[in-house]
Amino acid sequence: MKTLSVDETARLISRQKKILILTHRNPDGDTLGCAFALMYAARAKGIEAGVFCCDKIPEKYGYMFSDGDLSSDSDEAFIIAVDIADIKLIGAEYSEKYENRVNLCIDHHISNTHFSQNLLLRDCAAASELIFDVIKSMGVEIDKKIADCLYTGISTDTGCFRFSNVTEQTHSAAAQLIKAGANHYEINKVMFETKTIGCFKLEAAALSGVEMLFDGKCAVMTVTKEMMKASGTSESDCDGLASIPRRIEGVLVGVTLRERDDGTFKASLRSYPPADCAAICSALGGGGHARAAGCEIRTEFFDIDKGKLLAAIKKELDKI
Ligand SMILES: [Mn+2]
Repeated sequence: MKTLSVDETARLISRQKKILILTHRNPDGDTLGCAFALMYAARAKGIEAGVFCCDKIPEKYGYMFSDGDLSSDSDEAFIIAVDIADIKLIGAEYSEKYENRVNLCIDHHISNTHFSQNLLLRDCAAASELIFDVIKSMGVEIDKKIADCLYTGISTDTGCFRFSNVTEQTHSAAAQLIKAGANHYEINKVMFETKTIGCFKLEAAALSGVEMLFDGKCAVMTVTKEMMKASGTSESDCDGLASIPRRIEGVLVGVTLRERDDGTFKASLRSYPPADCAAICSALGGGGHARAAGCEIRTEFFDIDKGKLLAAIKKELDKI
């Protein structure tokens, strides 16, 4: 594994003839923004480029791409993973296929497992901030399409510029992207303001069962498949749910347990300082950032795994 600078990364990409860009499963605005922005930038340099995602891309991100941009053709392609901390996050059936095959990873998770041959890693708010620097270093002009993609990544990974990961650079990148034509008003409206009636019903059901633990410092919200069915929602409608439990006054660690189709629950943790989510999740084989991290809970061992997670949270809270 070789660690690269932004300029080295830009040169490495510019030398390729064909690239395939991998996003993480259950794709969010950042992984998609990175992938499609890089795809357009590569094409501007005459490189054949496509994006692979193991899951269906939620409709709200539809403005970033067209169906022809999606590809699984990895023959002789230089493979780039974006916003992916661990090869497992490419998706169950695909992590084996791409294990030891990823030529370059561009990521902002300090928990990155160094699974790629080359790595560009920086602890910034969104991987899209890094891709912005890489594209500039490639000498490609940031057009409206690229600007929309990168602005989406930055805005969504920062909760619309509210999270503690936001820096002067984050705002500076966003400002340059708006100057390049990013439709910031529409993007933020779609990502943060408008929700389907089903989403509101799902939130209501999940919130009615919220558990307050450890003197009110931890809130656990569980979202089951049954709740999703009753509200007519799917996994992709759940994007904003993880930020809810932490918003309850006094809570330092907010947990959302969301049931998936594959026999697991995704545990999403959000914290306020000094509680460290990445430290908690690493005890269960997960990872992420100090303020936002995740791990997996097996449905068949739900009580045991949830118990382990709560013990790790208690241990972290006891340190404070
Ligand atoms: Mn990200």
